[in-house]
Amino acid sequence: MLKGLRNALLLSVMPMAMATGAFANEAALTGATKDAAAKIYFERCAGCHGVLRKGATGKNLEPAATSKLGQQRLEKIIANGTEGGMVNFDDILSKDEIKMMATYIQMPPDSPPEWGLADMKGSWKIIVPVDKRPTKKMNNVNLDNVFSVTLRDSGEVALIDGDTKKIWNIVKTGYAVHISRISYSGRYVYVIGRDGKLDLIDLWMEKPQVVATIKTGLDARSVETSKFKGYEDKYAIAGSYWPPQYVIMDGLTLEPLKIVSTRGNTVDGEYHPEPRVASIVASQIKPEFVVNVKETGLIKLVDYTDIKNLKEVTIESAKFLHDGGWDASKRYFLVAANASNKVAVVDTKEGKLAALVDTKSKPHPGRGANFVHPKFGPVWATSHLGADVITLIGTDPEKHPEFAWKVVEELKNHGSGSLFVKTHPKSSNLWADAPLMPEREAAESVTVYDINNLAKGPEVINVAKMAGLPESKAVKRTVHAEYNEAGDEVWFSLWAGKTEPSAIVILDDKTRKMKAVIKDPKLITPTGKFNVKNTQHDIY
Ligand code: DHE
Repeated sequence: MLKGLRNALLLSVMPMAMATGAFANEAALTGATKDAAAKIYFERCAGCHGVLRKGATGKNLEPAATSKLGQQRLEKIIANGTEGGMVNFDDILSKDEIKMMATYIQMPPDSPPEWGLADMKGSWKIIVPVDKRPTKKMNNVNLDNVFSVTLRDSGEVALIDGDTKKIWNIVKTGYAVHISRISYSGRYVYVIGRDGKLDLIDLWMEKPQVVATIKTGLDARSVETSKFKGYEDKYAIAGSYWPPQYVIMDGLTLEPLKIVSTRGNTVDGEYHPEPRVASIVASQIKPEFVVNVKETGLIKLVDYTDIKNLKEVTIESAKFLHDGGWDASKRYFLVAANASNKVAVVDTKEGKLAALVDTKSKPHPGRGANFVHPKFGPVWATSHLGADVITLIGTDPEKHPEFAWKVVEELKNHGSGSLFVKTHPKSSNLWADAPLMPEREAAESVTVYDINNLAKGPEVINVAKMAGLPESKAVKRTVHAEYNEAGDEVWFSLWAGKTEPSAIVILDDKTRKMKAVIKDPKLITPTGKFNVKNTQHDIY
């Protein structure tokens, strides 16, 4: 995790134990100290290591493994991080906190409570009933070009008018808010927080507001809406990390209709108590959601035509499934199995696995990027957390069968530690970030290729420098490219610390020069940006 987000999380966390002063290095924790450690663990460590500490992106931290390392070694690892990708926590946790966490992870893991239908219903609120909502658009904003921007550490989204570049409204959402998805009509924005809080925002209002809200779980990352013809705006689905399950809801009210647990056996046949729901996408060619279950490596095609008699096709792929997106035809879904260094390809028309493609270390596509390669035909791109390449995979088994589901080219990225790639059908640029690079220059820069002339090599642009923000200690990580509706501007977030100035930098896609910068004290830690039109239609 990054410093900024860690700092923000920490503010919301405890210090009950810390407030009491020095922490004794004992074999076990009790009472308020244990509660404090559990809270830190749940909010800060579970994302990578799992609530039950079985390990996923991060290592297994069950007592059998941790007690072998012992208190002192664990303290060092927590403080300094490791070359394997564990980040250092010495800049945000005190020495006493580090001691406490080293002890805590040698104790048996806590299992948080379940979160069933009654809990969800108890948390569910319709703020504006459907029949009290506007019957027509009540504003003059070009909704297709609105961006929902994650303000990560303030638990808000900024709705920015892409035409005027003005902040239209800032809406309070869940804790450490994660992603936005748009209903297929383009009217509603669904925003999920890491605390499982899902907010439904109505863009037809004069000033968009939350019209319904529900807590879908205790720890969540994904949300999507039904996109098949006849089901536009009908259903929403949210996936949880804890409890490991997904819930299908009414798309207009968020009333929870069906909860399905993802606990079960992995592709290797072993039982796993915590298979978390990673990415979810909605098919446009079938009434189906594609639900990717991280720890089992299973991909579920969930047919939503009959919620009471729900049909799921379960496809074996590889561990641990994370993020992914459609190919340009919207028939194939490509998802990173990042612990296996593979991309799994699902043929959603046939309902089966099309391929498992070997890649360099830890592919991390976001939703990936589709374009037509001058030599290999249609390709889908991903960058990597663990390698400084952008991998291109052929996606056209009909006209280019010799290249389909093969790595046809690896382009150099300016660093590993990349999270997102992006292009647009109207653009000839392919962009990649590298915000998790330890070096400031790399983390603040992006790589861009001309997709018609890849041999020319990349241009590396320091986007953070363009913004003219004051010098700050925090690295201004340049993260997550997103296009405007027209496909002629590309937007980047500068993600600095919670108390440092951040910004959104908008580049003219043709000239690659800065066109505008949005700076506002209210833009606290902007990260993901979701253009209404592009998100609604899966354009990337
Ligand atoms: Fe994300 C997508 C999980 C940390 C920004 N992230 C996703 C998805 C998953 C996921 C499963 C796919 C959702 C989908 O498509 O339905 N993210 C996780 C984590 O488990 C992880 C690694 C650690 C954690 O504890 O949360 C994590 N993510 C981050 C960040 O720190 C990022 C960079 C900043 C932030 O705002 O939190 C971040 N994740 C994003 C973004 C997307 C995303 C912007 C959507 C990309 C897109 O273009 O669709």
